[in-house]
Amino acid sequence: MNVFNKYIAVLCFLSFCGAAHAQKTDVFMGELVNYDETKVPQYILPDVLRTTNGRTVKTKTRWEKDRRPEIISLFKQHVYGQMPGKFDSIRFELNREVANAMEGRARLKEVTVHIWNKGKQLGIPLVLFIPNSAKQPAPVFLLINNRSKRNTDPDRAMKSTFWPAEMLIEKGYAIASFHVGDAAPDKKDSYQHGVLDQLYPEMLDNEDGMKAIGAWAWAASRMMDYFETDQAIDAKKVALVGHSRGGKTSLWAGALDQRFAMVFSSCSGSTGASLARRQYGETVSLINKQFGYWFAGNYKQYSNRVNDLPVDQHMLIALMAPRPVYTTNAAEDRWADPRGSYLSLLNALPVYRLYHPGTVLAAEPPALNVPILNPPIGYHFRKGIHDLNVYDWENFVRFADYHYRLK
Ligand code: GTR
Repeated sequence: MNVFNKYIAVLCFLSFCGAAHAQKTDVFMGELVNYDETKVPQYILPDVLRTTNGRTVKTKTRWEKDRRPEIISLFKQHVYGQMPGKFDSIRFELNREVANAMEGRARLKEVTVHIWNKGKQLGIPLVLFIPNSAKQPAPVFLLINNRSKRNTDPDRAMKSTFWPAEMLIEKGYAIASFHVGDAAPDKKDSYQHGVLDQLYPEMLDNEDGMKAIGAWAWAASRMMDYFETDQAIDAKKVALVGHSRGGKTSLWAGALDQRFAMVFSSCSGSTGASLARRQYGETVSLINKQFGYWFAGNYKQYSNRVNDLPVDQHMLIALMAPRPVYTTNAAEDRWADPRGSYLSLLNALPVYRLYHPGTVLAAEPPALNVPILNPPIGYHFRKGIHDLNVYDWENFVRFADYHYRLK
C-alpha cells in the first residue's frame, strides 16, 4: 500500500470510529508520525530577513539584491537542486485547434512545447482553453497536473473537479495544464526519463542536481515561454496552480520564475508550504525515504537533523513577494500539517511588508471554510480530504479577481 492509500485507509478507519481527532500518532515506514500539537518540538526558524553574514535586510532593494538570491541558492543547494541555465532552442507546435469547443464557449489549443539541448529534444504537451467571450488577452490558470491525464481531457468527455475547465471559462479565465509525467515520470525508477536524461543529464550526477520537482518546475516555465507568444493570453496574468506534490512544485516554480503573477498551492504539506521544523505529519525524513527522487540528493542529509537546514518553508512563501500567493489545507489532511502551513504564511509576512506595509494575518489559522482573500497572502482551511476541488478553485478565482483588480 503506498503512503497515500495507507493514509486514506487510516483516516477512514478513524472517521468510522468517530475518533479522527483522538489518534495522535501513527507509525509509518518504521517512524512515529506525530499528530499531537503538544509534542511539536521547540524550534527556531531561520530569520527570513537576516543574511548568512548577519546583516538584517530592511528594504525591498536589499531583499531583492541580497537576501532573495541567497535564499534561492540555499533552496537549490539543500532542497530542490540546481536549475539548468539554458537550452539551445524552443519551438511551439500547434497540434490541434477547435474554435468552438465547450459548445462554443471556448477555443481549444493543444500545443507541444519542444525544447532542444545539445542535440537532444523533448516535447511537452500543453492543453489550453481560452474563453471566446474575451475581448482582450485572457488571464490564465496553469495547472501542474500530477494526477491522471483524464482530469484535463481536451474533448471534455470526462469532466473533473480537479480541473474544472468549464467553470474557469465561465468566469472569464483561460485554463491550461501540462502533465508532470511528460517532464519527469513520477516514479523513483524512471523519473530521469524526460527533462533530466534528455536535456540535462549532468543533473543526475550531482548531489545538488535537480530531480523530479526541479524538472516539473522547469517545465512550468517552458509553458510560460509559450504563453508569452500566444496573443490570446495575457502573459502578465499567468497563475500557477498545483496540488500536493504539484503544490510543492508550484511554489518552487513561482519562486524561481517571477513571470508567474500568482501562485496557488493546494495541500502541499512537507517541503511545500508546511514548516519542516514542526515535524508534524510527514517529516523530512519520511518524504526523503519515500520520495527521495523529488529532491536534490543533499536533502537526505537533513532527514535526521532538520534544525540544521539553512532554510524553512516560510522562506519559500516569502520568495513569492510581492506577488499574491494562496495556499490551502483540508481538515482531514493532518499528514500535510495544516497549522504548519499557516505558520509558514505568518512567518513570510516580514518580506511582504517590505512591499505592502499594512499586510496582516491573524495569529491563528481561520475557521473551517472561511477563506482569507484580501491580503496578498491568501489561505483557506476547508472541510474534507486531501484534494483539489471546486471549493478550492472557486476561491482561487475570487482571490485572482480581487488581486488582479488591484493592479
Ligand atoms: C503523499 C506525499 C505527500 C504529497 C502527496 C500527494 O503521498 O507523502 O508529500 O505530496 O503524496 O502528492 O498527493
